[in-house]
Amino acid sequence: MTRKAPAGDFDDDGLEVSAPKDWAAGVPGVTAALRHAREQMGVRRTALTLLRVNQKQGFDCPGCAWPEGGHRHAAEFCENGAKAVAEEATVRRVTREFFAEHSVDELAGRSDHWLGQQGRLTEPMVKRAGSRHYEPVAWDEAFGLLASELNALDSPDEAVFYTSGRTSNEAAFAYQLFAREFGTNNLPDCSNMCHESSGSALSETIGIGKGSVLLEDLYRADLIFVVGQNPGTNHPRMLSALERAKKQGARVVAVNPLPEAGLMRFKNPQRPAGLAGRGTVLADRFLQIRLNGDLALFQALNRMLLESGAPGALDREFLDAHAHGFEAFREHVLGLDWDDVLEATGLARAEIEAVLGDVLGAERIIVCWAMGLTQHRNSVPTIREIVNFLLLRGNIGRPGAGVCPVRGHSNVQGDRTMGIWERPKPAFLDALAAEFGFEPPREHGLDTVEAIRAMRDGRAKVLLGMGGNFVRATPDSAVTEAALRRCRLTAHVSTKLNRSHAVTGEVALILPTLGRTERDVRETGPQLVSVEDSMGMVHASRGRLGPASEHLLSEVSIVCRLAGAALPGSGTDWAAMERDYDVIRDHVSRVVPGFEDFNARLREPGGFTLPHAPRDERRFPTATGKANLTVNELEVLRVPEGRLLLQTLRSHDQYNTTIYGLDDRYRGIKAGRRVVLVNPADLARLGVADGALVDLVSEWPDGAERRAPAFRAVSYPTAPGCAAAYFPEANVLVPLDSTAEISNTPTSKSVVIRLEPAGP
Ligand SMILES: Nc1nc2c(c(=O)[nH]1)N[C@H]1C(S)=C(S)[C@@H](COP(=O)(O)OP(=O)(O)OC[C@H]3O[C@@H](n4cnc5c(=O)[nH]c(N)nc54)[C@H](O)[C@@H]3O)O[C@H]1N2
Ligand SMILES: Nc1nc2c(c(=O)[nH]1)N[C@H]1C(S)=C(S)[C@@H](COP(=O)(O)OP(=O)(O)OC[C@H]3O[C@@H](n4cnc5c(=O)[nH]c(N)nc54)[C@H](O)[C@@H]3O)O[C@H]1N2
Ligand SMILES: [Mo]
Repeated sequence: MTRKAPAGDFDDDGLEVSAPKDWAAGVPGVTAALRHAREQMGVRRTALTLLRVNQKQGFDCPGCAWPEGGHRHAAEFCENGAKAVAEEATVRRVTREFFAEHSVDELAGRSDHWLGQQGRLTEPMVKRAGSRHYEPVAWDEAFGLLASELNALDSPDEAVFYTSGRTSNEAAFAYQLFAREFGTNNLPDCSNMCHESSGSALSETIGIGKGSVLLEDLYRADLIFVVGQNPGTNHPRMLSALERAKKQGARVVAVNPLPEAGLMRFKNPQRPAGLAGRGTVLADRFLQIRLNGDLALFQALNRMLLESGAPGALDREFLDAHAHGFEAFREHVLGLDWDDVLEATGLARAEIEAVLGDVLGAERIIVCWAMGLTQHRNSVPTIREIVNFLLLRGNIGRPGAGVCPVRGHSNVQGDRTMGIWERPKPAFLDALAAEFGFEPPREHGLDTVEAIRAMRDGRAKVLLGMGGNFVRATPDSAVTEAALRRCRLTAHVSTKLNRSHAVTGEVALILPTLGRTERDVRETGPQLVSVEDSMGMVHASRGRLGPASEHLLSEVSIVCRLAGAALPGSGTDWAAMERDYDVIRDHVSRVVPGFEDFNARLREPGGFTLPHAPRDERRFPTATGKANLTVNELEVLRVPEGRLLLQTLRSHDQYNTTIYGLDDRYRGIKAGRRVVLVNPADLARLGVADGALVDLVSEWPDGAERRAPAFRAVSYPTAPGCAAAYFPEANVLVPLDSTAEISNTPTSKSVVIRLEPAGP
């Protein structure tokens, strides 16, 4: 059986390829951002909006979860933050006439880029059973319809409540409360596909599934690893922080199969001096590792530390006082085979030994990472091994050192803190029960991959998405689309049109909502919401622009009104929460530890920092009561002859499934996204010419053939044996059952493929 790529995947016009860049940001970054913003918003609105990003009385940038820092530049925005804002603050509109003109089938034939370009959604729409068009529907009727479908299910567990990571803390808290009062823990989220592996590894080893460093720690570090991350595109403000860290003496080691421009050199667009000249060299050392080689790399470093004998190679005092499992760990790592390390990493032994020199010379070490580590089968063991590495030298729980998983969506960490999780802790449920006087379900719910299986098999029949683009962000596109089409009802709370509105259940709803940039005024006055950044800082966000349409409701309103319709017997005062978000925050302050006195502290300038036991007091709330050193088996991922290991990643012109444009400036790709980047030696070995049109075919033991047709092969300096193509066009290749151990995250960064000449 062949799993086909969705129609609508093809909108390339005139691909151009040039040499990749070796530096990021600077003038082209600013001009690109302003051009994009003006196209979407016009000149006046551009000026008004961009000045409000991440300012003290402004809104939180919807771009990424990187923290803001105490000192703000006059306009602290980055190119890609500006694009994210422009995408939301666009003056383009999707109206009822648009839906009368375009059937869902026609929309399903459009590209992600085209769909996103149509503008903001303006009123609630319904696609009724049997119809192929959306039509307008009043809010109350929409809630009534959703409520009656939910209440018609045989069990609450037949409903799935998905969340993407832009949802505010207030909306997220209300949403999980609604799902649990309704009777299910089916609360999958984008985190399941993102940093779940980090959360799993960190909870087990240090007792809290979040990073342990604050921004000021970066400025105090001696050595910073940036592993499996492309900050120049995905966290541009991190480059300013790295630049400052370097000025204060830090060395940076970048570990990546690709020589990403943002890792190499940085020109700070916020600083006049940054615009001219060569900029700052960021990575003092670049390890061009093979995909999936990181466990081997860090295990090798650990082995060398154990064997080193250099004074201070191990922090004995810390290990004795705070760590558990040293002997078993030591014994295991000393048995590491160097041949395996060299094969898995593709690095020379001397390169790894040189890093050991950096490590021994550094008192304070931070390791930062993102999707390059979390989306592999062995992601959890890899991250655990990094924790081992830091623990050996006492690099957790002291200034200038620690673990720094760099989160994606701007409030993905906060959503989890608010209880968006399919596997809630009993203590959280107990607090919820005490506060709201109901018995929450205790059985774990479905994560994203399990939810797709349940829809595929008819065990789940209603999907509600709080933001995001479920059908497009998930793996195995053909399987997932068929699963959604089997549903009785699919409904999405959204700002912009996307493919999840076009690939639907029998009945479908579009529930359009206010974005971060917009004023949210309720009976009690203008509301603010809160978010938590990647470093556990909570702060307020206030929209300033007029709403995109008078018919929009806030996410909080949508949840509260839906709850009112679907839970007639609820003892919760949903109307009070909708009227005044302070009421929600008062509930949160009694349910979630660290949020005591939430309303007052949120209104203090800059917000507040959540407690983090390992960072604050070197206390590790794990099962053993100590920081756990772990034993992680190294299995070298061997790709069969004639095959490549494919990673799926982001271009410079997209925000996940939202495609801003068809260029990937830093990588030298223009006007096209259907490209596969392959090392020149591999192209030669495989007999594929640079520029040839090929199909990507993924291989998986279920026997099904997953094919992404018609990609241009581009000769590119990636690590040998490794290839790269863009998400989400390549998602069709990621088998649903190919997931990480423990975290169940799809293995979007290791897919075995072969290249075939493209069919006719
Ligand atoms: N502009 C913009 N900003 C974004 C996003 C966006 O789409 N656009 N998305 C947001 C979200 S949700 C997230 S999660 C983050 C994602 O931020 P990133 O994780 O930076 O995003 P990816 O494009 O997936 O890049 C993965 C990087 O890891 C490298 N890599 C892949 N596999 C491996 C490996 O096995 N080992 C090592 N060492 N490196 C590897 C790749 O070459 C690439 O540089 O960005 C957030 N910010
Ligand atoms: N192959 C492959 N797949 C991946 C990844 C990968 O690297 N490779 N990365 C994974 C990762 S890290 C993530 S986080 C997921 C992302 O998965 P999602 O979060 O589900 O996807 P997004 O594309 O970020 O969602 C975009 C949509 O969110 C809606 N939206 C935007 N802002 C708001 C808002 O303020 N409120 C509401 N209600 N809606 C809003 C808009 O309608 C927009 O179309 O994808 C994952 N999928
Ligand atoms: Mo993400």
